[in-house]
Amino acid sequence: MDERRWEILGVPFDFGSECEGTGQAPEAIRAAGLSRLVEHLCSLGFEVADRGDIALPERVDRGCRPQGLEEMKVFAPALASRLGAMLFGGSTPIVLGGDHSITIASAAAVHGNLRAQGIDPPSVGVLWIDAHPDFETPGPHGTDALNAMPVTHLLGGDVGGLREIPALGSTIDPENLVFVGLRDVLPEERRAIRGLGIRAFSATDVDRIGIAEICREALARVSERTDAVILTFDIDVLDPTIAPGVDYPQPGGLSLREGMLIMEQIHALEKLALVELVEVNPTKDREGMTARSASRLLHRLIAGPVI
Ligand SMILES: [Mn+2]
Repeated sequence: MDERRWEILGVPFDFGSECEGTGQAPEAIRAAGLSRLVEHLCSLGFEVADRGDIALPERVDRGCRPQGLEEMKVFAPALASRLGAMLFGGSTPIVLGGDHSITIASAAAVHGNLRAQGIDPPSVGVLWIDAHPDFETPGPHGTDALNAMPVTHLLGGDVGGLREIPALGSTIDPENLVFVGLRDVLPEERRAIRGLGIRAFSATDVDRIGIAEICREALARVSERTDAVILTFDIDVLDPTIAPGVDYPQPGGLSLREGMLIMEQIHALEKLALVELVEVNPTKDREGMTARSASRLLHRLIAGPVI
């Protein structure tokens, strides 16, 4: 797949998070090595271009709930259209978040592009690499921030009327979604995952089964019955010893090697349409470790296996 064309887009959107800081991630990840690695990859003949950051909407109201909803209503169609143009041009976007609510727009872009090619209804697979399933529902019981509920939206749930926006109406079939690395799951999220029969590999499963086997099974599942695949990688899936700069650090996470293995496997996936790397928070980082881990993962994604 070395003929693949990659386009990096910074998405400094952190309105969907309880904490500020992930908006600084695109810049921090570039400075931590991504820009240098991209330059190096280009010199080796890989096609990869950094398109800078997309402009953000105005902050509407800090008090709106779920937090980030009003901003996302404006921002998601704009981001989806920008990513849609990259997809339509034949590129594979690499989205540098930002908080995890931006997947709402990425998924809309991939659905829209398949429709533009006459595939209707489109079927999209999602590989969700995260310590958290982000499957909360609006209301005061959880965090009530949009970055805790993108999966609820993707699976057809109502998150503050987002679904009524025409560009955001598509859904993912639960059988085409796979979680990897879960280790902080609310009881109601667990019930919902089991109820829908969603394939979910916990961090413990990574120990028990091994990341290589999990990757094989997960990639088969998200690509078998689908037209395109999205990889969304929340950096908090990694252990806090190598990725401390996140809003909800959870001990017992994946190693950098395990993250790299996922990226090498994804590199070879023909149906891969779009990749996201989200939730790096430079304001909570230690000496740029998390941003560096992120840039190394993206390097492996683009470069593929070492040998
Ligand atoms: Mn997470």
